[in-house]
Amino acid sequence: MKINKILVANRGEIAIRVFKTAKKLGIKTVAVYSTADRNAPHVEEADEAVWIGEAPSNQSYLLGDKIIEVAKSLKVDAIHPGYGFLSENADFSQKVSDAGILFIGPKPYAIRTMGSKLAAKESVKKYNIPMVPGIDQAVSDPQKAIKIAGEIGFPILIKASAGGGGKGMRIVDKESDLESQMQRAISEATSAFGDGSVFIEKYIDSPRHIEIQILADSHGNVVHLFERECSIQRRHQKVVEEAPSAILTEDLRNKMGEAAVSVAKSCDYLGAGTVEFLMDAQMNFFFLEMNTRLQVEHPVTEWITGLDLVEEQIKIAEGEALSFSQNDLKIKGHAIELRVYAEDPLQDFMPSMGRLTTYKPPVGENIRVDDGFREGMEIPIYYDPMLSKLITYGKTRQEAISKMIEAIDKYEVEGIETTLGFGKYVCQHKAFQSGKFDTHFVKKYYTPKRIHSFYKEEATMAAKMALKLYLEEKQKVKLPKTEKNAAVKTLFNS
Ligand code: MV4
Repeated sequence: MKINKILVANRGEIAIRVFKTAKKLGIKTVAVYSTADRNAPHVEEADEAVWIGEAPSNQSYLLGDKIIEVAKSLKVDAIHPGYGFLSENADFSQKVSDAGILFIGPKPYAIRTMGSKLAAKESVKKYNIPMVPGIDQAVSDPQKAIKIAGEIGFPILIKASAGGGGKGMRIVDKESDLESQMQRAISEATSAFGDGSVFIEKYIDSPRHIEIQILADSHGNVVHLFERECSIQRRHQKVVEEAPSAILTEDLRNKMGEAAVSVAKSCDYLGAGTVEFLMDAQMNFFFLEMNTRLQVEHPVTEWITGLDLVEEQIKIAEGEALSFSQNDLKIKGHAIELRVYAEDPLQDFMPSMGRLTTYKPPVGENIRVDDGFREGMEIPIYYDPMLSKLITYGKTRQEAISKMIEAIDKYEVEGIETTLGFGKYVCQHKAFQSGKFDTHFVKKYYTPKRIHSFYKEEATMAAKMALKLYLEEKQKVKLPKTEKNAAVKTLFNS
């Protein structure tokens, strides 16, 4: 079925990202927006826009029934949920289908299965997929937990079945802590997710986070689009992502790709999805969970494969078969994404609110910026503080890193604090450049003392550059070249 009109049940950069491909494909677009977003760029970018409620997301972007009503009244053919909000809500996916509208994403069964860590483990059991040593059933009996922990060995990790993104996890180092930690984990999971099921895994101490992008059509074809490495995180918030990973061998890439395809097949997956793995220091990989949505970091995969993932999602939803097979896919070059947050790295990453008095994203070859803000706008306090995604490309990893540093330097933001300088610190760090890092990178290398000295150096450099430019301008007319150079030299070295 051909889609003529798409509604995006989301806001900000991802709404704009989806509209861009829709326009390319000649599809009409509908935005929904809250009171806080009435002047937001995603509203301007759409052919039609409908107000759905007040600023808090539970009064606007999470109102599935209301959004479906809007879609019906405007004769929308398909709803794209973006990421966050309703994107991994199986009931919403079901209701959209029930209303005779295409949900651009997997069927409710796949969302539900992968939304429960225990159901996901159960689902992939019939395939030969490496899993972290542990149990695949909920435990509540402390004696049973102690027995299991004894078998797998401490340290262990208690995880909530309904959790994800690190919520409700507890590391236990010794038997005497197990009972109390388990009780806490159960009560936390009950209040946070309404499901107190917890299970136990061996704790992998310094893993890397490597995920595989997959695409599955409605004709039984499933391919993987290689990996993204997302090990640079801060409190389960990704900071820098890249594709390919600096450390994967061709053999491991194939094995992980095949495992990811099996995970997708196990739940009858449809559309674009991501299978997360942990990799330990010995390069063993373990299936962690599957994200049943388009992810924030999808652009790095687009750049190295040459595909438009939103276009693939739309074609799959229309019932088309994938136009390529696994063997047609090749990695070309290297891409890095920096998430630019409206947060202050000098104040423990507190959200930085205010108005974007200056906002000039960098432009140029091998630079892509996906954003949802314009100069002069206020940053709304109600939603995710991500300002933009800065993505760079190069033939090699080193070229992509250099391009990222150049793009960060060109990015002009005033009025609020951002994580741009933090991103530069990461890109210039020896551990990042050499590829020898894991999920503890930020904790290990971003101490308050180092942040301050890095920012001080940056500020001094910027001041010197400004002075140099100013003097060059000023001296241009007045002095002959040799004297000008001498003057600049003297001041610069003083
Ligand atoms: C783990 C782990 C170590 N051992 N599981 C964090 C988010 C959630 N998706 C799973 N997570 C982890 N699971 C075992 N058995 C360490 C983490 C983890 C982590 C994983 C990926 C990226 C960053 C992380 C930061 C802290 C902990």
